[in-house]
Amino acid sequence: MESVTVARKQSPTGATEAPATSSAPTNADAREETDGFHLLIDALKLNGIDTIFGLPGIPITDLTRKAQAAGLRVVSFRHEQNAGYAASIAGFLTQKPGICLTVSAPGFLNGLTALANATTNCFPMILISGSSEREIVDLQQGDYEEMDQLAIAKPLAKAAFRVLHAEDIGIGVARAIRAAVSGRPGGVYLDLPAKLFPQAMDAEAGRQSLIKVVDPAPRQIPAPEAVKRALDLLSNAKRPLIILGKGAAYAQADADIRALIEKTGIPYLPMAMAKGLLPDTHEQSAAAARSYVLPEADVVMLIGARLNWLLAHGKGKTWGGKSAKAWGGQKFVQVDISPIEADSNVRIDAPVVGDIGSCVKAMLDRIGANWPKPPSDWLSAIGERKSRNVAKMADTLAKNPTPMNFQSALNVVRDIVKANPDAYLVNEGANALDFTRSIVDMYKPRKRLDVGTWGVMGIGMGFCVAAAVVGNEQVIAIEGDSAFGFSGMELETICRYKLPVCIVILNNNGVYRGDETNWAGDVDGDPSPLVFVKNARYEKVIEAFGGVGLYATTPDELRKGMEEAVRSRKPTLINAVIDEKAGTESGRITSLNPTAKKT
Ligand code: FYN
Ligand code: ADP
Repeated sequence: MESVTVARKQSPTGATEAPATSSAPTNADAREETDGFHLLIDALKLNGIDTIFGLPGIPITDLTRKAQAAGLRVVSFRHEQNAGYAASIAGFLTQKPGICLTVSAPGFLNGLTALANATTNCFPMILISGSSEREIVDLQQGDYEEMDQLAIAKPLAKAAFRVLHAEDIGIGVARAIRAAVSGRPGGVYLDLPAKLFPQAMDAEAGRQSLIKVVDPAPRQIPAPEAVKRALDLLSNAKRPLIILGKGAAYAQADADIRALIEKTGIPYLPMAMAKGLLPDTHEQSAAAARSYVLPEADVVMLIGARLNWLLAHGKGKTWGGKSAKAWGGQKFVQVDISPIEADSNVRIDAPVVGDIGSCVKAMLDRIGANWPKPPSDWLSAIGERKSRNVAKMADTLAKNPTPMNFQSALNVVRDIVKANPDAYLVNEGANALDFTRSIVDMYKPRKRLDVGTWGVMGIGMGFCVAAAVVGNEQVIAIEGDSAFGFSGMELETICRYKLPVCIVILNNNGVYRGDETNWAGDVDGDPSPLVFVKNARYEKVIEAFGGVGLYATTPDELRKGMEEAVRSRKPTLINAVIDEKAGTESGRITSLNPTAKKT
């Protein structure tokens, strides 16, 4: 452990004086001391945390400086929400908790959206916020940025802790790490009052107080009878299906998951962030036959995917049910680390509780050469449906309309991603999200990073920064023009850190589309709430920070721009102008949007 220490002289009364800045005692009667700043940094480093995403200010300004001086990478953002999203996706990519550091009350609240999103998505993250004086906050005496942050964070976090004494920092950090990554991962809040940072203590006692967490995410081995029950169900299925979710991607059990799919021969459907876990071009992928396989399957094994709204709650017409909430008749196997996930929406006939790596391995161990491959009529029916959809897609992509539309622009992105399979693809928007998900194939695990369980807008630039920083690869972001607006100011961050990020804005002048008028019929009045400034020149914004801004109105221009961005690795924003009439309300989830009559 590298311990950064400060020297403090003891006064005759025994009280300590202000810390000197050297790392060694300055004279004979000085003893080696450390303080809250250094203990926190040491505790993080001791646990292999090498990056902090955050935004400096009272009371954590010096913490950011000292962390950087101590060798941590400190990535400083323009808004805490984006730093929080960056931390959360860094957690997803690395299985280590992503750290977001903020100031008190408003900064904390800005980070809280990302913390709640991390908890919802099962991403491991720790939001560390400075806070005001407990004595004043609890008596509501009006402190600077007064807020009972711990109480506010609790319902939105998997766990929340406050540390009041320097000697407890090691425990606070250890508890936060364990809570974030063990079991079902999630967001953890760590509250550090301003007074904690300069608190001094003996350096050796400080060193002793730190904890290197042993086995932070212990394996959870499934019960053999649960594995047997699941395989019995699956092997007797006539029309089996496997659904891979982002929990499967998170687990980093890529080779075994692929082996399970290939050994069983069962068709699989990747959820959005599980795309690329096996290459989307894999012959067993049923992605292009989604609306066929869900209602037709008789046994479905979910691996790291919840039966939430994204899977129509496992029932209703999507699943062949006779009415909106009727069960479709499927039997379900659910592989999940959470013992309480099963039966959340429909009956789970064979829950397999454990970590995905261990569960998949246990299944593989029992699958021998005599495993019955799925009936060929099931596979050929899927194959036919797939070929039809793929041919339909190929026809659409071959068109070259003027102006560009989502498909002709994304045809270019599809080629660029194919040529650069290691690149991360960040994706948000409504139509920009939905079209990209089905058009752009992914080839490697954990490369597609998107709006996740909440369908949240605003993850874009934060995810780009994190993917470039912790993934150390080219990042391509496909952004709706509305979605981009939520985090656009982080272009400055991307340029400041010279990150290899190429942002493509599919610009149709508005939310969903850009041709709406004011429903009051007032042509001189305010624009519709759904439209933006027409022909906005988003590419000029990145130029203000020294990045490359490009304007593309044709697929050729877009292709040249993206190729150059990937070649140069320079921060680049391409304003890809598409037809303002392109796009439907809420993309493919129109049904979730209650509508009103226009008059
Ligand atoms: C998919 N498809 C393909 C391919 N991949 N066709 C050809 N080739 C390929 N490679 C087909 C697939 O079979 C579907 O057609 C269709 O494309 C769409 O596939 P997708 O995207 O997988 O399926 P769908 O129905 O959109 O999935 C439902 C969903 C999804 C809820 C999981 O819409 C989703 O993840 N939505 C997130 C929305 C969101 O969060 N929005 C942000 C807020 S927007 P058919 O089989 O013919 O149906 C606020 O307004
Ligand atoms: P998707 O949106 O892709 O369907 P979800 O976020 O709904 O995925 O589901 C992810 C699931 O994966 C959660 O239920 C979570 O408990 C589970 N999970 C996350 N990590 C692991 C792991 N290492 N082992 C087992 N299950 C996991």
